[in-house]
Amino acid sequence: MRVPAVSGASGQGIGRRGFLVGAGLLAGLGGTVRLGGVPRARAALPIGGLEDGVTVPILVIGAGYGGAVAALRLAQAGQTVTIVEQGMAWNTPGSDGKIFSGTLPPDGRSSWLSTMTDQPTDHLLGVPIDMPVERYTGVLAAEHFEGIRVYQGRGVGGGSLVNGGMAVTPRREFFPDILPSVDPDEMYGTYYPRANSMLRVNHIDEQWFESAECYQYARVGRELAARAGFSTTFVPNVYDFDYMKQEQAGTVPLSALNRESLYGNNFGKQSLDKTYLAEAAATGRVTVVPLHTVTRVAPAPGGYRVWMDQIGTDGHVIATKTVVAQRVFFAAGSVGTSKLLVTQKATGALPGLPDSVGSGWGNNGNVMAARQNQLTDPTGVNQSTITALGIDNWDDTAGPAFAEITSFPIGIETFVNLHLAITKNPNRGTFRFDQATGRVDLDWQTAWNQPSIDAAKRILDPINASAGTTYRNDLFGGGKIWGDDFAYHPLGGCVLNESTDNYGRLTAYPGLYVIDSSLIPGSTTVNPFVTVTALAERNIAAILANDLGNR
Ligand code: FAE
Repeated sequence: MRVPAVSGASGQGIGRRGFLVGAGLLAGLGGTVRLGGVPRARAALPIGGLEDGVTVPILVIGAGYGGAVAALRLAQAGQTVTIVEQGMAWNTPGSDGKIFSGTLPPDGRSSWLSTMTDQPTDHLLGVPIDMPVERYTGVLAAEHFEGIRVYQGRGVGGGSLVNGGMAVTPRREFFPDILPSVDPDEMYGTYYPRANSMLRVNHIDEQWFESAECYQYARVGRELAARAGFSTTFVPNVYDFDYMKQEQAGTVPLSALNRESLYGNNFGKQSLDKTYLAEAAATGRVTVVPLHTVTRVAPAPGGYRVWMDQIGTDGHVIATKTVVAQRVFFAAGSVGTSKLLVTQKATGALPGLPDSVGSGWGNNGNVMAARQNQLTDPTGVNQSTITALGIDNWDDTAGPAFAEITSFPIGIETFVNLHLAITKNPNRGTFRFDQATGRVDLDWQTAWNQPSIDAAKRILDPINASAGTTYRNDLFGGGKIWGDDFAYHPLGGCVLNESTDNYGRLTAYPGLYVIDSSLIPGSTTVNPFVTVTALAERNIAAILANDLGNR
């Protein structure tokens, strides 16, 4: 196995005390870490290079959920697959012996080509708390558009490297609204169970939960929700809850109980590199090529010519390459695939793509807010970053919402309950190529999140009223109560059965497929990656049977 060089990352000291906020809130002190260090394999991933000018049978763009499913199933069917991934392999520890950045302090590994962290909860007591870091191909990208910044994972494993691991299958009665052209029977009979099993979704030991110190915040949140008449539900996860029990018992290195989540979990999380991609590696037919960014795809004799930039860990282009592939799977995520496709259409590389490409984008109704509890309701000093409970108010037709009770782990008692709400927001954005700048813009406006705020208020206002609690207005800057200008769950931009056929084929271009979250039109009613995975499983099964003769 060849481990890519992780060079030039000697740490830049961070010269002030500060705080770092994640999906919950994470505390940080300045520090230095040397990136790179002694190569040591984390998982036996088939990391390789790619020579300029070669021809490959199948090229997959992006190593997240869609890409991992496609690569595994194609390889199991006997195909040779090359995955090109913009981010790093994340299999080489830094000088601190860890793969991922600590949160005390964050370093360059935390952030994608930025000299500052860019956190969702970016203030505390009204003071900005983002931290300077070394510019590096770090694991979390915060991509800024006019009215929203969109968080994404970068690296071999995509979003699975940075996400909260919440693995939720939507309620079946809501499925026809989520993916209207897909048969629910096959999804709930075959593909959701397959995705859950492959992703190693597991459930918390509910008896242990009732006494675990790290979930006091969740029990308090549940109690206050119940007083207002709301019920909660346990949330399955891909984080290994047995490992977490051992963390709480003090017998293994800490991860979820050491504020790790947003910048990667060094232990405990069963991310794609340990599940789908590890199985894909075992076939011997998959090569993953990190630090390569695809820029252009156009028809060529024998298939499609794909242009890509090989980048260094500071983001500079080391080499530009072209490869010819017989088939290409777009799996660069909702934002990545949408940007690529609108660019190909506008620049004439793939002019026959439908006009609908780029449209139908939504934020899964994401909005955040925090409540300040009474002194009688402490939320605990040591909190697990893995969310265990959600308040399910989706049956409220006037404003359906699912409000996670998330952690706020700054290492001191804060009496804070933080919530990420997933709501039904009807607004949809469109990606457009700007000929003047050569960039792709997204026309989403921050004000479009008002329906999400309204739905979240239908849960949090009654809790505040019955518990005598208040909203925090010091966490999102400008005295704002609502974290309404960022999203963790980008969905759509190349909607199934609109921009593609009902299985993700770009029909004007035989051999081009889309197989990621860009296919889902803006909402999944719950956290999305189980649906992204199940849909990819469904689509690749049909493609294998009908296009590649694997019946
Ligand atoms: P994704 O996993 O993002 O993979 C796309 C890959 O393509 C990435 O590795 C990119 O680096 C790569 N790429 C992009 N552009 C290019 C290019 N031009 N050339 C080469 N490679 C490229 O896409 N979902 C849940 O269900 N539960 C959660 O708890 C949860 N928490 C989240 C927390 C955070 C902080 C974030 C950012 C997301 C969270 N999500 C969660 C969303 C979830 O991770 C997301 O829906 C999936 O990752 C989407 O899967 P895709 O395969 O579409």
